[in-house]
Amino acid sequence: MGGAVSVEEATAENKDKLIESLKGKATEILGKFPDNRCCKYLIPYLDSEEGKALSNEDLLTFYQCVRTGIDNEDSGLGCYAMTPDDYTKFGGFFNAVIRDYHGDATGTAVHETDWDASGVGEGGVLDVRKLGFDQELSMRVRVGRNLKAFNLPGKMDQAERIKFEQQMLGAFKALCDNPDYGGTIYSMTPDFGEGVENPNKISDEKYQELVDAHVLFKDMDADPFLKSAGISSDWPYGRGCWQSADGQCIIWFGEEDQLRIMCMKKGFLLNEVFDRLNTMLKTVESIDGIDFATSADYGYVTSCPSNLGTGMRASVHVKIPNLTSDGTDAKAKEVCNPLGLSVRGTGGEHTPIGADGTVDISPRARLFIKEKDIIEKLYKGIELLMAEENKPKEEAPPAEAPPAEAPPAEAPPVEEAPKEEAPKEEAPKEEAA
Ligand code: ADP
Ligand code: CIR
Repeated sequence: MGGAVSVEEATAENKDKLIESLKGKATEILGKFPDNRCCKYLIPYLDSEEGKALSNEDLLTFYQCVRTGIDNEDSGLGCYAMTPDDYTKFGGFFNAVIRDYHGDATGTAVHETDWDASGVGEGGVLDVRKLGFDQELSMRVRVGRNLKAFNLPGKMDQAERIKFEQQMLGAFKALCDNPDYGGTIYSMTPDFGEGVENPNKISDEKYQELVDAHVLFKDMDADPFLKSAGISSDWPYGRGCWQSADGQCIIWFGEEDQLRIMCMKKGFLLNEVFDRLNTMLKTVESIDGIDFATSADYGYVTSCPSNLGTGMRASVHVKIPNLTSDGTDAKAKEVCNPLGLSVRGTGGEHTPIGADGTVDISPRARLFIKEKDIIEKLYKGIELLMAEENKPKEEAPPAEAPPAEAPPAEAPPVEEAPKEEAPKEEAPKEEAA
């Protein structure tokens, strides 16, 4: 951890030194963490024609993109884009990382967007009561989005973060004035600079209340991956959210992506949050000044390559006391991994599971998958997970049974529990943020 290549070294004047330093550090890291994709693809990239032709300025931007993977040696991806153009400008690097992470062995897949879920489930209805649930589940679908006109959060300075928030105020006003939404803006921004007050500023207590209610995001500055990438810089300037009057529609601003747009409610019909988010996105996109960054190959552009494509995470909170009876999510992950499902805690990523065995599960895939398929995958995933949860326990051997013999010396080693990694072709290897 810590800045492996010092910022002082990263100047336009000493391009060669920076290149050698990056390659050397990447080689060293790969010896310990061979799955660090940033390091794996950085070396051939800097040796390629494209890499060698980078201008001094572009090389510095490239360094900003990959610094997180050098500083955080255990990174699975280890890179974030600083502007939507970076996916093209540093295409030789990002393309290799993206197709590896998202399991595109062909190297040529192109993302397609499709929100038409009328054909999934029974006539578009995904009712978890059919899976045996008699209590409502907490359901949430979010997408990451970024505006073309702004840098991605890693490259924004404080002034741009404030400018972005101020531009979004127009869009939030349009939503507040729309009878389908209404709502409130909650902002953490201390001030708008030059003595200008922030009319939507909330207290620390209100912030914590909103985090506890799953409405606002946690302190990003505590995340070393985001910190190295500059994504959490200037915290908490330019950070906050809009929430609709009924509480179900939320737009975060200033998190890992400029915008995280979501719909969340307790209920039985998964399609309700999915369809409402689709409707809300159409409303948001129709507002003046909202023009989302997209890529011909990778769909919606996001800061982290793991979220490209749909930018979608569709999740439910589900109670699985049997699979979590040891107090950890280890067994749940073992079951969910081959199903292409991620397991998180009840407070989101990197938080513990609930004391009653509640976990957050969501399909892991985001890119080269259609939106409608993600929500269907969630439904099918819940069904398969609950089948495991409700499986009768294996009977204990009778007391009089002779003790099991020790395996012969040549016996193969006991198979390790699978890591939280899906088969490459089916789903991305790491958890997506
Ligand atoms: P993201 O989903 O945007 O990648 P996190 O995993 O950190 O980010 O979750 C953000 C917040 O959303 C957390 O408070 C988390 O508990 C909440 N959340 C996610 N899914 C659900 C859900 N199905 N029901 C209630 N809250 C949820
Ligand atoms: C990494 O490279 O491991 C981090 N930057 C996170 C990447 C994807 N998100 C995640 O695993 N939650």
